[in-house]
Amino acid sequence: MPPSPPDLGPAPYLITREQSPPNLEFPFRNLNARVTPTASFYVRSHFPTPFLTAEDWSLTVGGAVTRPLRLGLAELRALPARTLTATMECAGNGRVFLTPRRRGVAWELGAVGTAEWTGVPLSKVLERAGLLGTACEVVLEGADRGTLTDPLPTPGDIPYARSVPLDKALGDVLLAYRMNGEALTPNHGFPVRAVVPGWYGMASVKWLTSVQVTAEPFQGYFQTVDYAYWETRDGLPPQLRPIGAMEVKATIARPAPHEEVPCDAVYEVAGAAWAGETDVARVEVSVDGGCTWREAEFLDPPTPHVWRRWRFAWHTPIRPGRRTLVARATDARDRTQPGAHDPARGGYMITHPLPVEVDVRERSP
Ligand SMILES: Nc1nc2c(c(=O)[nH]1)N[C@H]1C(S)=C(S)[C@@H](COP(=O)(O)O)O[C@H]1N2
Ligand SMILES: [Mo]
Repeated sequence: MPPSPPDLGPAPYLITREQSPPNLEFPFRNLNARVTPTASFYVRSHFPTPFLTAEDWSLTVGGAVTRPLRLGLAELRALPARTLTATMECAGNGRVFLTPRRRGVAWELGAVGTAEWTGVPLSKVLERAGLLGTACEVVLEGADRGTLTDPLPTPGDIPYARSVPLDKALGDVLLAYRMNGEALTPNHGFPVRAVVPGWYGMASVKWLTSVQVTAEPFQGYFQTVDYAYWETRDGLPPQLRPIGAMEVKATIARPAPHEEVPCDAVYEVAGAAWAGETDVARVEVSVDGGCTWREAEFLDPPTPHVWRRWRFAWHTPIRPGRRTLVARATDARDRTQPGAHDPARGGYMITHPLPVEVDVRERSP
Protein backbone atom coordinates (compact mmCIF):
# COMPACT_ATOMS: atom_id res chain seq x y z
CA MET A 1 0.00 0.00 0.00
CA PRO A 2 1.47 3.42 -0.88
CA PRO A 3 2.22 5.70 2.07
CA SER A 4 -0.03 8.67 2.60
CA PRO A 5 1.31 11.78 0.88
CA PRO A 6 3.50 14.08 2.96
CA ASP A 7 1.81 16.96 4.73
CA LEU A 8 2.65 19.90 2.49
CA GLY A 9 1.14 22.57 4.71
CA PRO A 10 -1.18 25.28 3.49
CA ALA A 11 -0.65 26.15 -0.17
CA PRO A 12 0.19 28.46 -1.76
CA TYR A 13 2.61 30.29 0.43
CA LEU A 14 6.17 31.59 0.41
CA ILE A 15 8.91 31.44 3.02
CA THR A 16 10.07 34.91 4.05
CA ARG A 17 13.86 35.13 3.80
CA GLU A 18 13.88 38.93 4.09
CA GLN A 19 10.98 41.17 4.95
CA SER A 20 12.17 44.28 3.15
CA PRO A 21 13.13 44.34 0.45
CA PRO A 22 10.91 41.29 -0.10
CA ASN A 23 12.89 38.10 -0.62
CA LEU A 24 10.51 35.17 -0.60
CA GLU A 25 11.09 31.50 -1.30
CA PHE A 26 8.87 28.80 -2.75
CA PRO A 27 8.77 25.78 -0.39
CA PHE A 28 10.17 23.42 -3.00
CA ARG A 29 8.67 20.32 -1.36
CA ASN A 30 5.27 21.68 -2.51
CA LEU A 31 6.19 21.27 -6.18
CA ASN A 32 3.10 19.84 -7.82
CA ALA A 33 2.62 21.64 -11.12
CA ARG A 34 4.64 22.41 -14.23
CA VAL A 35 3.66 26.09 -14.04
CA THR A 36 4.15 27.69 -10.62
CA PRO A 37 1.12 29.71 -9.48
CA THR A 38 2.10 33.38 -9.21
CA ALA A 39 1.30 33.39 -5.48
CA SER A 40 3.94 30.65 -5.02
CA PHE A 41 6.58 32.16 -7.31
CA TYR A 42 9.74 33.24 -5.45
CA VAL A 43 10.56 36.93 -5.16
CA ARG A 44 14.11 38.30 -5.33
CA SER A 45 14.45 42.08 -4.97
CA HIS A 46 17.50 44.15 -4.11
CA PHE A 47 15.65 47.39 -3.43
CA PRO A 48 12.16 48.26 -2.19
CA THR A 49 9.39 47.53 -4.69
CA PRO A 50 8.66 50.63 -6.79
CA PHE A 51 4.91 51.08 -7.18
CA LEU A 52 4.47 52.15 -10.78
CA THR A 53 1.18 52.93 -12.49
CA ALA A 54 0.07 51.82 -15.95
CA GLU A 55 -0.75 55.43 -16.85
CA ASP A 56 2.60 56.94 -15.90
CA TRP A 57 4.90 54.13 -17.01
CA SER A 58 6.95 54.49 -20.14
CA LEU A 59 9.92 52.75 -21.69
CA THR A 60 12.85 54.73 -23.09
CA VAL A 61 14.82 53.08 -25.89
CA GLY A 62 18.10 54.73 -26.82
CA GLY A 63 21.85 54.47 -27.15
CA ALA A 64 23.36 53.02 -30.32
CA VAL A 65 20.11 53.26 -32.32
CA THR A 66 19.00 55.40 -35.27
CA ARG A 67 15.58 56.39 -33.83
CA PRO A 68 15.50 56.71 -30.03
CA LEU A 69 11.93 56.20 -28.87
CA ARG A 70 9.60 56.18 -25.93
CA LEU A 71 6.71 53.74 -25.57
CA GLY A 72 3.73 53.92 -23.24
CA LEU A 73 2.05 50.77 -21.95
CA ALA A 74 -0.82 50.96 -24.46
CA GLU A 75 1.69 51.33 -27.31
CA LEU A 76 3.68 48.34 -26.09
CA ARG A 77 0.53 46.25 -25.73
CA ALA A 78 -0.50 47.20 -29.29
CA LEU A 79 2.61 45.45 -30.69
CA PRO A 80 2.36 41.74 -31.65
CA ALA A 81 2.60 39.65 -28.48
CA ARG A 82 4.11 36.26 -27.76
CA THR A 83 3.58 33.87 -24.88
CA LEU A 84 6.34 31.58 -23.69
CA THR A 85 6.87 29.36 -20.69
CA ALA A 86 10.20 29.72 -18.93
CA THR A 87 11.82 28.49 -15.74
CA MET A 88 13.65 31.16 -13.77
CA GLU A 89 16.16 30.37 -11.05
CA CYS A 90 18.02 32.83 -8.87
CA ALA A 91 21.77 32.35 -9.31
CA GLY A 92 22.04 32.08 -5.50
CA ASN A 93 19.47 29.28 -5.17
CA GLY A 94 20.79 26.59 -2.79
CA ARG A 95 23.33 28.93 -1.20
CA VAL A 96 22.48 27.86 2.35
CA PHE A 97 23.94 24.40 1.62
CA LEU A 98 27.41 25.75 0.85
CA THR A 99 30.28 25.40 3.30
CA PRO A 100 31.85 27.72 4.16
CA ARG A 101 28.82 30.03 4.30
CA ARG A 102 28.56 32.69 1.62
CA ARG A 103 27.18 36.18 1.79
CA GLY A 104 23.73 36.80 0.39
CA VAL A 105 20.15 35.67 0.92
CA ALA A 106 19.99 32.23 2.59
CA TRP A 107 18.08 30.41 -0.12
CA GLU A 108 17.33 26.70 0.29
CA LEU A 109 15.92 24.94 -2.80
CA GLY A 110 13.02 27.17 -3.80
CA ALA A 111 14.41 30.32 -5.44
CA VAL A 112 13.14 28.86 -8.70
CA GLY A 113 9.84 28.74 -10.54
CA THR A 114 8.21 28.36 -13.92
CA ALA A 115 5.71 30.81 -15.39
CA GLU A 116 3.94 31.57 -18.61
CA TRP A 117 5.04 35.02 -19.76
CA THR A 118 3.27 37.21 -22.32
CA GLY A 119 4.76 40.29 -23.89
CA VAL A 120 6.56 41.81 -26.84
CA PRO A 121 9.83 40.37 -28.16
CA LEU A 122 12.65 42.81 -27.39
CA SER A 123 13.77 42.29 -31.02
CA LYS A 124 10.58 44.01 -32.26
CA VAL A 125 11.27 47.10 -30.17
CA LEU A 126 14.93 47.16 -31.23
CA GLU A 127 13.86 46.80 -34.87
CA ARG A 128 11.70 49.91 -34.51
CA ALA A 129 14.57 51.84 -32.96
CA GLY A 130 17.03 50.67 -35.62
CA LEU A 131 20.39 49.34 -34.45
CA LEU A 132 23.64 51.07 -35.32
CA GLY A 133 26.47 48.91 -36.61
CA THR A 134 28.42 49.46 -33.37
CA ALA A 135 25.72 47.83 -31.18
CA CYS A 136 27.10 45.07 -28.94
CA GLU A 137 24.94 44.80 -25.80
CA VAL A 138 21.54 45.90 -24.55
CA VAL A 139 21.34 47.36 -21.04
CA LEU A 140 18.03 46.79 -19.26
CA GLU A 141 17.30 49.14 -16.34
CA GLY A 142 14.58 49.01 -13.70
CA ALA A 143 12.81 51.77 -11.81
CA ASP A 144 14.02 50.45 -8.44
CA ARG A 145 17.08 52.00 -6.88
CA GLY A 146 19.04 52.36 -3.69
CA THR A 147 22.38 51.78 -2.02
CA LEU A 148 24.03 48.52 -0.98
CA THR A 149 27.13 47.70 1.06
CA ASP A 150 27.42 44.03 0.11
CA PRO A 151 29.55 42.68 -1.61
CA LEU A 152 30.97 46.23 -2.01
CA PRO A 153 29.48 49.68 -1.41
CA THR A 154 27.53 50.93 -4.42
CA PRO A 155 28.70 54.25 -5.86
CA GLY A 156 25.84 56.08 -4.14
CA ASP A 157 22.26 55.53 -5.18
CA ILE A 158 22.06 53.20 -8.21
CA PRO A 159 19.27 51.61 -10.24
CA TYR A 160 19.06 47.86 -10.83
CA ALA A 161 20.52 47.23 -14.31
CA ARG A 162 21.87 44.29 -16.29
CA SER A 163 22.89 43.78 -19.90
CA VAL A 164 22.35 40.99 -22.39
CA PRO A 165 24.54 40.43 -25.44
CA LEU A 166 23.01 41.58 -28.72
CA ASP A 167 22.41 38.08 -30.12
CA LYS A 168 20.42 37.09 -27.03
CA ALA A 169 18.52 40.42 -27.08
CA LEU A 170 17.56 39.81 -30.72
CA GLY A 171 16.78 36.18 -29.95
CA ASP A 172 14.14 35.27 -27.39
CA VAL A 173 14.13 38.07 -24.76
CA LEU A 174 10.59 39.14 -23.97
CA LEU A 175 9.30 42.45 -22.55
CA ALA A 176 6.58 40.78 -20.48
CA TYR A 177 3.46 42.44 -19.12
CA ARG A 178 1.61 39.26 -18.16
CA MET A 179 2.57 36.39 -15.89
CA ASN A 180 0.38 33.28 -15.93
CA GLY A 181 -2.31 35.18 -17.84
CA GLU A 182 -2.62 38.12 -15.43
CA ALA A 183 -0.98 41.54 -15.22
CA LEU A 184 2.36 41.33 -13.40
CA THR A 185 2.10 41.80 -9.64
CA PRO A 186 4.10 44.67 -8.06
CA ASN A 187 6.73 42.29 -6.64
CA HIS A 188 7.26 40.59 -10.02
CA GLY A 189 7.85 43.85 -11.90
CA PHE A 190 4.55 45.59 -12.73
CA PRO A 191 3.91 46.84 -15.32
CA VAL A 192 6.70 45.45 -17.53
CA ARG A 193 9.72 43.24 -16.94
CA ALA A 194 12.28 41.54 -19.14
CA VAL A 195 12.26 37.75 -19.33
CA VAL A 196 15.56 36.27 -20.50
CA PRO A 197 14.73 32.60 -21.15
CA GLY A 198 17.30 30.08 -19.98
CA TRP A 199 19.31 32.61 -17.98
CA TYR A 200 19.60 32.97 -14.24
CA GLY A 201 17.00 35.37 -12.86
CA MET A 202 19.28 38.40 -12.44
CA ALA A 203 19.05 39.09 -16.20
CA SER A 204 15.24 39.36 -16.17
CA VAL A 205 15.03 42.98 -15.08
CA LYS A 206 11.78 43.93 -13.32
CA TRP A 207 10.03 47.34 -13.44
CA LEU A 208 11.78 47.89 -16.77
CA THR A 209 11.90 51.56 -17.78
CA SER A 210 14.98 51.85 -19.97
CA VAL A 211 16.57 49.86 -22.79
CA GLN A 212 19.94 51.25 -23.89
CA VAL A 213 21.95 49.76 -26.74
CA THR A 214 25.67 50.06 -26.06
CA ALA A 215 28.79 49.75 -28.17
CA GLU A 216 30.82 48.51 -25.16
CA PRO A 217 30.34 45.72 -22.63
CA PHE A 218 28.30 47.10 -19.70
CA GLN A 219 30.29 47.58 -16.49
CA GLY A 220 27.41 48.11 -14.03
CA TYR A 221 27.44 46.98 -10.39
CA PHE A 222 25.14 43.97 -10.96
CA GLN A 223 27.26 42.98 -13.97
CA THR A 224 30.78 43.16 -12.58
CA VAL A 225 30.69 43.52 -8.77
CA ASP A 226 27.70 41.29 -8.06
CA TYR A 227 26.48 38.41 -10.27
CA ALA A 228 29.93 37.91 -11.76
CA TYR A 229 32.40 35.06 -11.27
CA TRP A 230 35.96 34.15 -12.10
CA GLU A 231 36.06 31.86 -15.08
CA THR A 232 39.11 29.63 -15.20
CA ARG A 233 40.03 27.95 -18.45
CA ASP A 234 43.10 25.81 -18.93
CA GLY A 235 46.16 27.93 -19.51
CA LEU A 236 44.38 31.27 -19.29
CA PRO A 237 44.43 33.72 -16.40
CA PRO A 238 41.06 33.86 -14.57
CA GLN A 239 38.60 36.21 -16.24
CA LEU A 240 35.73 38.01 -14.56
CA ARG A 241 32.53 37.09 -16.37
CA PRO A 242 28.94 38.17 -15.80
CA ILE A 243 26.70 35.21 -14.90
CA GLY A 244 24.52 34.17 -17.85
CA ALA A 245 22.74 30.96 -18.82
CA MET A 246 21.50 28.51 -16.19
CA GLU A 247 23.41 25.25 -15.93
CA VAL A 248 21.96 21.76 -15.77
CA LYS A 249 20.57 20.81 -12.35
CA ALA A 250 18.13 18.38 -10.75
CA THR A 251 16.46 19.10 -7.43
CA ILE A 252 14.58 16.72 -5.14
CA ALA A 253 11.25 18.08 -3.91
CA ARG A 254 10.14 14.97 -2.00
CA PRO A 255 11.30 13.63 0.32
CA ALA A 256 12.28 16.89 1.95
CA PRO A 257 15.52 16.96 3.98
CA HIS A 258 15.11 14.95 7.23
CA GLU A 259 11.62 13.78 6.31
CA GLU A 260 10.49 10.56 7.98
CA VAL A 261 9.87 7.87 5.40
CA PRO A 262 8.13 4.54 6.19
CA CYS A 263 10.20 1.38 5.74
CA ASP A 264 9.21 -1.40 3.36
CA ALA A 265 6.96 0.85 1.30
CA VAL A 266 6.89 2.40 -2.14
CA TYR A 267 7.73 6.10 -1.82
CA GLU A 268 7.47 8.36 -4.84
CA VAL A 269 10.64 10.46 -4.97
CA ALA A 270 9.79 13.59 -6.97
CA GLY A 271 11.54 16.67 -8.26
CA ALA A 272 12.35 18.83 -11.24
CA ALA A 273 15.37 19.37 -13.48
CA TRP A 274 16.29 22.24 -15.78
CA ALA A 275 19.16 23.03 -18.12
CA GLY A 276 19.03 26.69 -19.15
CA GLU A 277 19.17 27.09 -22.90
CA THR A 278 19.10 23.39 -23.65
CA ASP A 279 16.88 20.43 -22.69
CA VAL A 280 17.20 17.99 -19.82
CA ALA A 281 17.83 14.57 -21.36
CA ARG A 282 18.13 12.34 -18.29
CA VAL A 283 17.65 12.36 -14.52
CA GLU A 284 19.15 9.67 -12.31
CA VAL A 285 18.43 9.02 -8.66
CA SER A 286 20.58 7.36 -6.04
CA VAL A 287 19.06 6.11 -2.77
CA ASP A 288 22.41 5.03 -1.33
CA GLY A 289 24.32 8.29 -1.18
CA GLY A 290 25.61 8.15 -4.76
CA CYS A 291 26.92 4.55 -4.99
CA THR A 292 24.34 3.28 -7.45
CA TRP A 293 22.04 5.22 -9.80
CA ARG A 294 18.74 4.50 -11.52
CA GLU A 295 16.92 6.47 -14.12
CA ALA A 296 13.91 8.56 -13.12
CA GLU A 297 10.77 8.93 -15.21
CA PHE A 298 9.74 12.31 -16.64
CA LEU A 299 6.29 13.80 -16.11
CA ASP A 300 6.88 16.61 -18.61
CA PRO A 301 8.15 16.54 -22.19
CA PRO A 302 11.42 18.29 -23.08
CA THR A 303 10.55 21.94 -23.80
CA PRO A 304 13.10 24.69 -24.37
CA HIS A 305 13.71 26.78 -21.23
CA VAL A 306 11.23 24.83 -19.09
CA TRP A 307 11.99 22.42 -16.28
CA ARG A 308 10.90 18.81 -16.46
CA ARG A 309 9.31 17.28 -13.41
CA TRP A 310 10.42 13.70 -12.72
CA ARG A 311 9.61 10.88 -10.34
CA PHE A 312 11.12 7.67 -9.13
CA ALA A 313 9.41 4.81 -7.28
CA TRP A 314 11.63 3.96 -4.33
CA HIS A 315 11.03 0.70 -2.53
CA THR A 316 12.23 1.83 0.87
CA PRO A 317 14.49 -0.38 3.01
CA ILE A 318 12.98 -3.20 5.06
CA ARG A 319 14.76 -1.90 8.20
CA PRO A 320 14.79 1.57 9.73
CA GLY A 321 17.86 3.80 9.43
CA ARG A 322 19.32 6.86 7.76
CA ARG A 323 19.38 7.09 3.99
CA THR A 324 20.84 9.68 1.65
CA LEU A 325 19.13 10.43 -1.65
CA VAL A 326 20.80 12.26 -4.52
CA ALA A 327 19.54 13.22 -7.99
CA ARG A 328 21.56 14.31 -10.98
CA ALA A 329 20.59 15.53 -14.42
CA THR A 330 22.27 15.39 -17.82
CA ASP A 331 21.39 17.81 -20.60
CA ALA A 332 20.87 17.26 -24.33
CA ARG A 333 24.52 18.21 -24.96
CA ASP A 334 25.62 15.46 -22.55
CA ARG A 335 26.76 17.84 -19.85
CA THR A 336 26.08 16.78 -16.29
CA GLN A 337 26.38 18.32 -12.83
CA PRO A 338 29.79 18.89 -11.24
CA GLY A 339 30.73 16.69 -8.29
CA ALA A 340 31.38 19.67 -6.01
CA HIS A 341 30.81 23.42 -5.92
CA ASP A 342 33.54 25.38 -7.70
CA PRO A 343 34.72 28.06 -5.23
CA ALA A 344 35.35 30.42 -8.20
CA ARG A 345 31.57 30.66 -8.50
CA GLY A 346 31.30 32.15 -5.00
CA GLY A 347 27.74 31.93 -3.73
CA TYR A 348 26.28 31.53 -7.23
CA MET A 349 25.47 28.83 -9.79
CA ILE A 350 25.09 26.11 -7.18
CA THR A 351 24.59 23.05 -9.36
CA HIS A 352 26.42 20.19 -7.67
CA PRO A 353 23.98 17.49 -6.50
CA LEU A 354 22.59 18.27 -3.04
CA PRO A 355 22.10 15.14 -0.92
CA VAL A 356 18.81 14.72 0.95
CA GLU A 357 19.06 12.76 4.17
CA VAL A 358 15.94 10.99 5.40
CA ASP A 359 14.92 8.86 8.38
CA VAL A 360 13.49 5.51 7.41
CA ARG A 361 11.10 4.61 10.24
CA GLU A 362 9.06 1.64 11.35
CA ARG A 363 5.53 2.12 10.07
CA SER A 364 3.13 3.20 12.77
CA PRO A 365 0.72 0.38 13.64
N1 LIG B 1 14.66 45.77 -11.29
C1 LIG B 1 15.05 44.62 -10.74
N2 LIG B 1 15.01 43.51 -11.48
C2 LIG B 1 15.39 42.33 -10.96
C3 LIG B 1 15.87 42.24 -9.63
C4 LIG B 1 15.89 43.44 -8.86
O1 LIG B 1 16.28 43.44 -7.68
N3 LIG B 1 15.47 44.60 -9.45
N4 LIG B 1 16.30 41.02 -9.15
C5 LIG B 1 16.74 40.05 -10.16
C6 LIG B 1 17.00 38.73 -9.63
S1 LIG B 1 18.48 38.50 -8.85
C7 LIG B 1 16.13 37.68 -9.83
S2 LIG B 1 16.54 36.12 -9.33
C8 LIG B 1 14.83 37.88 -10.50
C9 LIG B 1 13.69 37.39 -9.63
O2 LIG B 1 12.46 37.63 -10.23
P1 LIG B 1 11.13 37.43 -9.35
O3 LIG B 1 11.24 38.28 -8.13
O4 LIG B 1 9.99 37.78 -10.22
O5 LIG B 1 11.12 35.97 -8.99
O6 LIG B 1 14.59 39.25 -10.80
C10 LIG B 1 15.72 39.94 -11.29
N5 LIG B 1 15.31 41.24 -11.73
MO1 LIG C 1 18.73 36.26 -8.41
